[in-house]
Amino acid sequence: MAVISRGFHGRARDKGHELPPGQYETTGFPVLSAGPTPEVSFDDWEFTIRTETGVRHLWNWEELLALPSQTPTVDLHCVTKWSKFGTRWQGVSLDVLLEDVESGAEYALVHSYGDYTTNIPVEDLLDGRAWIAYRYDDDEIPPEHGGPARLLVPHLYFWKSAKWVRGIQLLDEEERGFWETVGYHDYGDPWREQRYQGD
Ligand SMILES: Nc1nc2c(c(=O)[nH]1)N[C@H]1C(S)=C(S)[C@@H](COP(=O)(O)O)O[C@H]1N2
Ligand SMILES: [Mo]
Repeated sequence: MAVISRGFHGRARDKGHELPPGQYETTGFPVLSAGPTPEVSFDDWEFTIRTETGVRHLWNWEELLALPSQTPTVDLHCVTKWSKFGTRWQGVSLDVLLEDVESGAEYALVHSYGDYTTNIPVEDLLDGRAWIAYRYDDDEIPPEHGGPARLLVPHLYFWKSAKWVRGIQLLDEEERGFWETVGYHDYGDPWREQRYQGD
């Protein structure tokens, strides 16, 4: 692995980090959870993709870790206006998980352990833009940040990156998730500042 030179100005900063409109940068890692952190052991952990026709594809922890993984470094943008640059994760691309799933569905509803849900168009899960992440900063993902595994879909506001992810339901019609039901935007593009319904 290459040694990263930090220069004279503190932490390494890649070129090209940009703040979407209305955001500020934080160097901390705030925890935002709508409820308590669910306890999910690696032994009990399962991830399911259920198609619009009811076919279920299931992976346990061992099977997830056996799949080819990637190590994306990405910027995060929370709708409460903090952005965090250059976060390092390891996870399995949704391209890999959806590869053998026969589906023509356009919509996905992501489900978490606990009761959280969020809706995302299927195409936004593809083309190297979304991962089931299981490591953060060369370590297990801390439970409060979504471990054992969380969805990582950094091109949308961070509420779409469901912590403690348990499954993805593929749907012909869009169904709104937890925050979308109470007024947050169905799509949530930080660059177009799509915070609330109607933005
Ligand atoms: N299951 C679940 N996933 C979730 C949330 C949640 O409350 N429950 N909060 C969302 C919101 S609003 C944000 S900003 C990020 C926060 O992730 P963090 O706590 O790791 O910073 O997780 C998202 N995923
Ligand atoms: Mo958020």
